Amino acid sequence: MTSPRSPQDTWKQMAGVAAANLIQEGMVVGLGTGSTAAYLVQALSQRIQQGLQIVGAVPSSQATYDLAASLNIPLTDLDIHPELDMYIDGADEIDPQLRLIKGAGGALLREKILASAARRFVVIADPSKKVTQLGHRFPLPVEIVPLAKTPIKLKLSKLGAQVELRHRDNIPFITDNHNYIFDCTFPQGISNPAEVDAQIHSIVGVVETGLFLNLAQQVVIGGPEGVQIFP
Ligand code: ABF
Repeated sequence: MTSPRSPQDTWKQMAGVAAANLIQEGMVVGLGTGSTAAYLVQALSQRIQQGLQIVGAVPSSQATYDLAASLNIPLTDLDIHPELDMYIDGADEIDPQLRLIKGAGGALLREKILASAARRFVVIADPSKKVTQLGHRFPLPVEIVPLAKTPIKLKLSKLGAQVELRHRDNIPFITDNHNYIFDCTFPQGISNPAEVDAQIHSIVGVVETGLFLNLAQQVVIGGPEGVQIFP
């Protein structure tokens, strides 16, 4: 397993390992994306090497597919297994009601599809991801159809967001689904996530938002005091 390089990495790894230990024999599991989820994938691979037999894992991104395949984790998909026993993934922000902002890694659409297909969605994180209100630390990612970017940007601005088209290497970032991402900063934070989510979803051409509401059931936080699991 890769050695963690900072306390934060250590805490992410602790959360990933603890969540991998929640996976039981015969499960179909969804695997998230990002640095915390990468520790989960590594820990799951170790458990499989030690004899754990899962039915299969569904990755939430090409990056996670590549990592899981390289570690000999048996892979499957939602056509074969439309229901997952468990989905485990990181987050950018987690509020006290287990509402999340996700999508800094760019995989929010597939992540939300897997989270909604799972009987249990477990979030893994280090303590820096806990917030009292969503939207103060991370902008809200919104995945959109590229040809509609200008009218969508206008409508998002009218909702009070400062809207930035995500770039990588000076060109627009393209998701695994061939879409763009707008990173939307709400200067006052997001006090009513359900309302904001509904308003953004009503814009034609919006594919999905990074607000994960009523999806997470459990949070596993690795930190200086060890691993804490809520609830
Ligand atoms: C994915 O990776 C995302 O939805 C979230 O944006 C990000 C978290 O990354 P990390 O675990 O690297 O902090 O889970």
